[in-house]
Amino acid sequence: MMNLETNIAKKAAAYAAADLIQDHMLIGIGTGTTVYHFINRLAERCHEGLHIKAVASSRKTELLALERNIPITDINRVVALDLTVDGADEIDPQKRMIKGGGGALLREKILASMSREMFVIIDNHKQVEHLGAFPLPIEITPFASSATIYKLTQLGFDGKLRVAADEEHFFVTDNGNYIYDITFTKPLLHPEAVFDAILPIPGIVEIGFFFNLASQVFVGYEDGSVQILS
Ligand code: A5P
Repeated sequence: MMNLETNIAKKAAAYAAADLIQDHMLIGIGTGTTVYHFINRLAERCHEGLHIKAVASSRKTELLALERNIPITDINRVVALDLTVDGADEIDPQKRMIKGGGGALLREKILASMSREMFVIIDNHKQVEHLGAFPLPIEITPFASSATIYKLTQLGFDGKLRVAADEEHFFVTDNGNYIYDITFTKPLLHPEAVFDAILPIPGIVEIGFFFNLASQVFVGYEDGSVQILS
């Protein structure tokens, strides 16, 4: 359960980013509790006359945006975006991130990679010296998931298949895949080496490391202030 202060920090970061959205932008919208505030503020701005179009990184985000009358465009009608705004689970001083706590990592990474810029909106607790305390989400195909997980464990990466909210089924992403959350016993001094080791396994669809994607980071604090890191 998120505490009130953390929610204030998330909202402050999200609003600061939403206030920088300009007319006629085509925007990618991420997923999560921080993005929830971004969608609310963006909807207010659209209501006040801002003209934008958006694409969503998850069914959840799409439904929320449509509910708030934000114009959503079909992702298959666009090839590039002006900006993506999204949260993160961890971010280090090099702006390397772990994402996918909400299970939307594949679509989030696709949107970020299509964008000229990525604004990351976080509360200050997401800033870390080294990645790795937050489990690393890996999206894997349900087909041969046991074999994929076996290969990961053979490489020394232990974790568990994410379970759905009903606690009876495995969590299934919007793409029909599973999420395997890898837990690390030590901080990751070289996350790129972990990425390179995992990537060749065929059943892996996407890895929750986001490197070289974040451009500006909006860090919200519990007093409602925001620091922007460029
Ligand atoms: C969704 O899959 C994630 O990548 C989120 O962006 C991330 O988990 C941050 O979520 P919160 O804003 O809810 O903390």
